[in-house]
Amino acid sequence: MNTELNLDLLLLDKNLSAELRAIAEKVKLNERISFEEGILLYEKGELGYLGVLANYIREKLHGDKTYFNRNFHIEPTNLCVYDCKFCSYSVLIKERSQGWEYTMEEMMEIVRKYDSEPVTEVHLVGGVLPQYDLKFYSELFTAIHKHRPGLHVKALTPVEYHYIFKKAKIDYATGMKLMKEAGLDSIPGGGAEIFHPEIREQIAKDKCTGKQWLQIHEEWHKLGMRSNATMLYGHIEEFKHRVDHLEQLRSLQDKTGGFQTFIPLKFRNQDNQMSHVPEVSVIEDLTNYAISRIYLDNFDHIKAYWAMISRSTAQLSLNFGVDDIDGTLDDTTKIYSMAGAEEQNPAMSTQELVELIKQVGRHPIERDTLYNVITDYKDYQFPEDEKPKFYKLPVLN
Ligand code: V47
Ligand code: SF4
Repeated sequence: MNTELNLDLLLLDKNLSAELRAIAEKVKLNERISFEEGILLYEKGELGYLGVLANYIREKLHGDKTYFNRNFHIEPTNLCVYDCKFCSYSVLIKERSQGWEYTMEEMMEIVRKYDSEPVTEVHLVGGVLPQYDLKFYSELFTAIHKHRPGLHVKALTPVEYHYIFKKAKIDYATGMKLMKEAGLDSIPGGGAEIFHPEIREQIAKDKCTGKQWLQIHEEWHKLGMRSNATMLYGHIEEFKHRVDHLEQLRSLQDKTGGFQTFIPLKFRNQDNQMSHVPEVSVIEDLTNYAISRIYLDNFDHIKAYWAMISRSTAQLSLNFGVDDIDGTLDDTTKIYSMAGAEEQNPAMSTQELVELIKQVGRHPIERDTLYNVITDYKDYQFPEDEKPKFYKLPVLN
């Protein structure tokens, strides 16, 4: 696909409005778009137009390369002291009997299950509970590192960090330094939701504010470490709240350069307190990926989380700015299946992920968490007997 030609053809289109043409010209000249232009893209940018711009940027950065990793999730608990309205996963502590709470040993048991598997990352995140404090998580990270030094620990979000540092009466800078010393390698993007207080107070009251979320990432970046960012979209927020969210991420990235990947997360409405809010369409998902790619000119990667949006939308998203589709997962996350995502048991073998990417003409690359190339699958032939291997979480009482 000649993306440069597509952009030039778009610029020749006499029917394109002056304001949309000005944005397209900025993209061609690698210039940053403004907040107002971000809003304009949401209000007036048609999907075809957005796709040309976002794909131009995507291919300039990565060509056809499409990244994934081999990972598994540990969700320590589905109990939570908070009560986010969009969350289908958590159970309040007063309903403790309906939840699970893994002990340190149970979590280590999950880690050991992968001893002979070539996974490179454990993604560890769940509800917030008092017993999972600074000491508990420090010991857990240290134990994982001791057991398997090469496994990247991508764990917890500012929601947990804010809670445990407050309880331990330490500031964010001290807390993040302790986490690094304990073996934390990076922070996933969760807990960001929508930063703007107008929306955050309605959907995620009481947990860390947008400002605190950004401060914790900033302290982590100051230690020379990397993290991801997300945005929960498609519920009660307006376009101005989405652009504000993107703007705040872009500003922090200008300051620290510590973000690797932005992951838009589509709101799913099953079994939560916002079930009356309809889900947005696939068109809006693709629009949102594309605008994220255009706006976040200082982010290297845009990720579509296939477990959340389905395999086919993940494939489509690769033409709308996305260059990463996350990992194998191995059926170890429940956050989205409980919220109504198409994938009820999310697991894909490496072979399936590679085929999914190749089917839409892209070039699959297995990466580690920091985007070092593990295997280039462009011309790779899988042995006949390489079958998917899935593991189930241990059944707990
Ligand atoms: O913060 C919860 C979201 C997030 C729902 O960094 C929901 O690589 C939609 O951040 N509908 C956690 N979304 C997951 C997360 C993540 C996922 C994959 C990769 C990475 C990464 C990070 O899930 C939460 C919240 O925003 N979430 N409930 C729901 N009903
Ligand atoms: Fe708790 Fe996270 Fe669910 Fe909010 S989204 S209720 S913080 S598990």
